Amino acid sequence: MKKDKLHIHWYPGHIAKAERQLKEKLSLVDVVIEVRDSRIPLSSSYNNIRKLLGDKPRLLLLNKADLADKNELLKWVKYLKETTDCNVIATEAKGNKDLNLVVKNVVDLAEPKIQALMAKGLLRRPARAMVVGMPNVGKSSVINKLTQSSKTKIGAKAGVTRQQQWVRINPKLELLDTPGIIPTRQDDQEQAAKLAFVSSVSENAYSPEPVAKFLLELLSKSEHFEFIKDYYKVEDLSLESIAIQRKWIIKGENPDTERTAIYVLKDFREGRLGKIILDELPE
Ligand SMILES: Nc1nc2c(ncn2[C@@H]2O[C@H](COP(=O)(O)OP(=O)(O)O)[C@@H](O)[C@H]2O)c(=O)[nH]1
Ligand SMILES: [Mg+2]
Repeated sequence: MKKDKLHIHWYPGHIAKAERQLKEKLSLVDVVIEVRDSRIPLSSSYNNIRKLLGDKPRLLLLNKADLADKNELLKWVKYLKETTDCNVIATEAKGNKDLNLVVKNVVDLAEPKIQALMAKGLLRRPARAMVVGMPNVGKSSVINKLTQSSKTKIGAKAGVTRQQQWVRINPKLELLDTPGIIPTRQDDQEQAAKLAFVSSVSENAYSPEPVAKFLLELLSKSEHFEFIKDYYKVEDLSLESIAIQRKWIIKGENPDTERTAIYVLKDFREGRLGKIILDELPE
């Protein structure tokens, strides 16, 4: 793998399989809860997500809100409400303050479908929902949060190829207990790199140096520049400067940029560089 260039691999075989499994689950639900990472509200989804998910009503959760700048995130919520056909809620895995709002939104989104079934003479049934999203955005955390209030496993309903497990959240809502994974297929290398920043891409798929270098480039152009320069005690945000500052030197006098890259990515992921949103809000 080239060390100097961004090059993030994706695997068409895995993608086809993931999309097939996703579609199978989608056929079972009335509503989709799409989870994204608040630090990359656009890059943690597809452009044509509508095509992948079909025309099901969809609630968008910008999760890991605790890792993103609050005011900036409010602007993103507004923007996504205006430019998609979805309601949008910023969520955090810790704490339950957004729980009732999420449940209410999902129930409301399903109501037209339930009404339509009743108009055909069927009895009212609970809405069925599932959580979808790219790897590591917090799908399992969202499911746990929704199901912890009510652990009633209501057992299996037949899926196409295997049994699916449902949990009753309340009398009006049932949730599929495993998420649908949106594969991180990315033809766009910059988007793939952003997904790597938030650990949505497997570490086997890239080498850390070019990815961390790109992160530092983005941070250098951001309002967080001064804070991060101070944090690393450097004059410019480059792997070399940070390595030299830390005295991470190898083979005589070369800055250990690989070790530095791994640390910079870790610092970003763990929020030490600040609450940062890396996508640019369209005008
Ligand atoms: N800071 C923060 N971490 C979160 C949040 N939600 C999930 N995580 C963490 O992100 C990682 C991935 O979460 P998980 O629910 O397994 O994601 P999944 O791969 O989409 O199912 C875990 O380490 C979680 O603890 C959140 O709202 N805030
Ligand atoms: Mg999971």
